[in-house]
Amino acid sequence: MLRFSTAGESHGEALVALLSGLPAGVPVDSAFLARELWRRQQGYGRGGRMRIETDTAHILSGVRHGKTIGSPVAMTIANRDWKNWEEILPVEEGDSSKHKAVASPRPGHADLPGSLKYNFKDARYILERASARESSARVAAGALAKLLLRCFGIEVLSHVVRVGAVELERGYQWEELVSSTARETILLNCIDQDVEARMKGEVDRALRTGDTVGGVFEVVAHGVPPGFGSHVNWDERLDGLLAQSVMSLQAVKAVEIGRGVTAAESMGSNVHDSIAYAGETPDAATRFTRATNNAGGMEGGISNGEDVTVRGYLKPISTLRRPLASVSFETREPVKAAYERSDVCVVPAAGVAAESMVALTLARLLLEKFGGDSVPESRRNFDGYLQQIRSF
Ligand code: EPS
Repeated sequence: MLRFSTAGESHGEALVALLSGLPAGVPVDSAFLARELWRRQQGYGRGGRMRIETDTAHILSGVRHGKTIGSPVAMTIANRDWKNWEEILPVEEGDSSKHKAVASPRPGHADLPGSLKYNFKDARYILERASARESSARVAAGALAKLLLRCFGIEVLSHVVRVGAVELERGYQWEELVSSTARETILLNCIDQDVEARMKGEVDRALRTGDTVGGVFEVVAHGVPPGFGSHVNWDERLDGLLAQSVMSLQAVKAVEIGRGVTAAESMGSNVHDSIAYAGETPDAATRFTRATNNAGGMEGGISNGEDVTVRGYLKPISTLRRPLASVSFETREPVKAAYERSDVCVVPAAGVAAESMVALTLARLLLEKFGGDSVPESRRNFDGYLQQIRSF
């Protein structure tokens, strides 16, 4: 069983990712891990913290001679900023006069409900863990899940389809997503550079006014065969599992599978993806084809062989340079919400983190369906199943 968890706080010594259940024999490409972590740090509108950090996964266990060995993989990502916080947030008792309390909670952040729940008159300990910095550890684990999926011809990528009021309105092919993701400079990770320039205008507007801006990313998993997830139980449905995994990311407030949002306002004849038969095509995972993919690659909670598409709707970051109204924990008087520093837009970065969540979910389902303690064993089971599907 694939299990994954993270530990670590934004200004602590390091983030930690623990992934267990990977079969032996997954090639671990450290350049790929570095690129994935780098991608999460990019994007127009990121804050000062990204100039301090160069996220690098340090693998402690589970990988030897460049391949997984079946034992749990533990990784750390050092926080370079720790040296500036060591005395402010020590593990030991330390000097309390150095502490930087956050006593005016930010609307939209975990500050107020977290402080009430954990009984702190200071949101510091809450925001340290609630911060999206944690998503760096998810990306490290997700990179390993992606490397496993690659052994089965499955790839997961993302792009940005909306920033503020600017939306990508045209369709695209998988190949266009592959080439735009390979760019050496990531602005807003939109496949269309004209639309991207207009998206940049939205970020500039937020920058000028001390505000923040949200948007929508789309994750696409390509090469997923029919049969991941199941209709038989509520907690086995692929759509439900993906929604939970993407919704669990910081600042995501809604998740859409395929064109689920517009489907709700359309007639059935305009929504459902009509079925055709392609005949003898030995390369395809299934000979049943679709003219459209409004269902986002799944029906009845089961993948149908089309690209799996999941969108995440991101609220604007809740730390504003022009802070909103709040209340002091100490005096109960009205004050402005706390501000240290912040990103203005994180939609591309959230998309990369969501790729990881989708990859981890698909990797888990793949291993549940095909089993195997080594990649060749899993691959034999997978190939036998593909054979069955092709000769259906
Ligand atoms: C983040 C690091 C954080 C923020 C951001 C995400 O760095 P710092 O808090 O030191 O400025 O840039 O955190 C949030 C979005 C948040 O809500 O806390 C990162 O590595 O992605």
